[in-house]
Amino acid sequence: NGFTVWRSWDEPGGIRDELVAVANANRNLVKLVTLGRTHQGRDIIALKVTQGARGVPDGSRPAVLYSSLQHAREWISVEVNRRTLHHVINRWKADDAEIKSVLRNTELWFVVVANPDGYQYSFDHERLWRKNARDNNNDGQITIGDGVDPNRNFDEHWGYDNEGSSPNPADETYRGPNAASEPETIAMQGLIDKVKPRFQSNLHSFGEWLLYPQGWQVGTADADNPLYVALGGTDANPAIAGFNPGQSADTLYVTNGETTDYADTNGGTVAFTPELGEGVPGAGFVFPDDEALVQAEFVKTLPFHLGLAKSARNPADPVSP
Ligand code: 0X9
Ligand code: ZN
Repeated sequence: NGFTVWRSWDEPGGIRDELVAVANANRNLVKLVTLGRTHQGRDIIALKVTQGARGVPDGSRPAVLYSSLQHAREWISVEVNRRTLHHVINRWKADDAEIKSVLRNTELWFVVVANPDGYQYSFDHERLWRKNARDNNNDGQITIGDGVDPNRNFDEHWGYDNEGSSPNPADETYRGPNAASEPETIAMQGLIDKVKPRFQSNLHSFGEWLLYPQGWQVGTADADNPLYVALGGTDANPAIAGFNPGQSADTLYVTNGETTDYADTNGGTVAFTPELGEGVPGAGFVFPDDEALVQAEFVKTLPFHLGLAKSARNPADPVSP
């Protein structure tokens, strides 16, 4: 496809094929669950990683949810998440005692591409696409002005106060015609409702923040949940080097209908939104197609992500990186 690192969803050997292959190659450890189907007919795929994955009911062990690519253009989130998935599987195969213990007791859920239509569109048509592929004006094609923002459509303070999302379909933060109107939202909400993750890392880019609920209102109480600081760290000592932890509405801006607010409130989930870096200053959403920079971004986030996995069993005793 002309890239060194980036692979689309649809292309042969692309991310969809990879997720299927990972599940097929690791039958005792990985179970593929199809959470739903997008407007354009793509599967929304989750991988559950736990010992004996296919023999134990989903949600029967403490769960951690690693999600990425809600926003089509944030390609770095896919690479960080899929590398985390491979890391866990590879450590298991290498007989790493710590990972084996985690995976006997905990289920790790990976939704590597939460918005496959938008992701594919960003390869085929518009690199800076953000939203999904809802055909807002029903003209049979996806063009500028179409799409719903997947991180404004959740059934949690959806559209609250009309601040932090837009009712206008043409806008980049269009929240959709109603709460949970989108297949991508229904898929993620359904997973959260089913497995009630102890923790979530909902990967976005960019800005090097480590955000947590609530997003819909400044100064909300969840910032006081000690687990957000225990696992996310502080400005002086952040869980991801160089990232600033903070309550999302205070630190960045107000949103509503947001994923981690939904998980926090409805799943009892300690849910973070890491905003990954740019790779090089000024790159913005267009993280460089550079293996060393991509790998570095993954390595930087790994201790935080492993901390979530190790802590899920006993959140009262969090393992910070
Ligand atoms: O706006 C978003 O959905 C996220 N930022 S992005 O640039 N990746 O689009 C941030 C969501 C975090 N929540 C709040 N800031 N309330
Ligand atoms: Zn984003």
